[in-house]
Amino acid sequence: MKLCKKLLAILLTAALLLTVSSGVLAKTESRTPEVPDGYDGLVVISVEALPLGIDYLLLPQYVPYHAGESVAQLTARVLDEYGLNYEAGDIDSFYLTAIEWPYLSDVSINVPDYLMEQLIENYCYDEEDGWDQDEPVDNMLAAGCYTYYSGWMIADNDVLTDVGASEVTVEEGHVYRWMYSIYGYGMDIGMSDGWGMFPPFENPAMGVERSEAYILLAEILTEPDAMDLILSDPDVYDCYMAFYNAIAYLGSTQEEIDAAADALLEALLSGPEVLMGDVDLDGDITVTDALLVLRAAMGLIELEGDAAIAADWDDDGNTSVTDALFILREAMGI
Ligand SMILES: [Ca+2]
Ligand SMILES: [Ca+2]
Repeated sequence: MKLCKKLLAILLTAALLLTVSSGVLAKTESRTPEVPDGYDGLVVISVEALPLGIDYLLLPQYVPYHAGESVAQLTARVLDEYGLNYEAGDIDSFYLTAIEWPYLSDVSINVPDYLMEQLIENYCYDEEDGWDQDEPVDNMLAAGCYTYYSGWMIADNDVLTDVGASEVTVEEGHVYRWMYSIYGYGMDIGMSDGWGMFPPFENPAMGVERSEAYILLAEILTEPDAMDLILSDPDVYDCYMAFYNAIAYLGSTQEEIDAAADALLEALLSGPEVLMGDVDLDGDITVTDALLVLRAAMGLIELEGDAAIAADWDDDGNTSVTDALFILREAMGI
């Protein structure tokens, strides 16, 4: 059930993507999508609440930017394009205090156990009375919700910016993450030591970087062929979900995230398995396939790609009459 909901969110985000797609992940070396007309480059942006266990409002995705644009301007534009309300003051002194998270009131909060222990020990959560502070109103995820310390923070390539978003100029290829922190001014998201104001604890999130994995996800989301492959091949789908769960879980280690990303990339690049003999790639081996091979062997047609692989039944590197005969016998069940 949970998987279905996640998949739906992924598909919705994919459908809403603003950037154009280009090429095929599996067939191109440079996988960065093209910059749409009127823009100067692409960056990756995400809006996330991993400490609450509710994953992403905006999945890591490519968005185009204008040269000289500030992260504040970029953020305002993207949130506007998605029709999401937010509170941040004016654009020149942009300080993001709240973002509308549709259906937030219907989603169950699921703080990782190790973090919840800290929240309880430090009076942010009480097992009987619940959260120390109010829960969001009207689905506005705002500073001061749940705990006294909560709020939105932004990281540029996995480092919290030390100035406001209006003072950070967008840079090509960077990954900008808007993250909702609920404890230790970014301690929970592994990007701060809590300014020495919070007791240290064993924190698996400390120092974990997600930017590379986010770029991979952003690339996949701009590739219809990659999404098709994920949805059509159970093995690739499993790799995709394992990868998604690794990046979405706050307590994942760097090794877990990297391994999941590598496995997914490998699954995507190896593509679907070719069914030997199925030259027209319709999933069955029939007389039609054998005839195609015969015609190719006679030089009447040329087979390419998966069709050429499927045609070479005896795996000798050539498409021959022998292959056609083997495939014909297979098709006829003899
Ligand atoms: Ca066939
Ligand atoms: Ca052959």
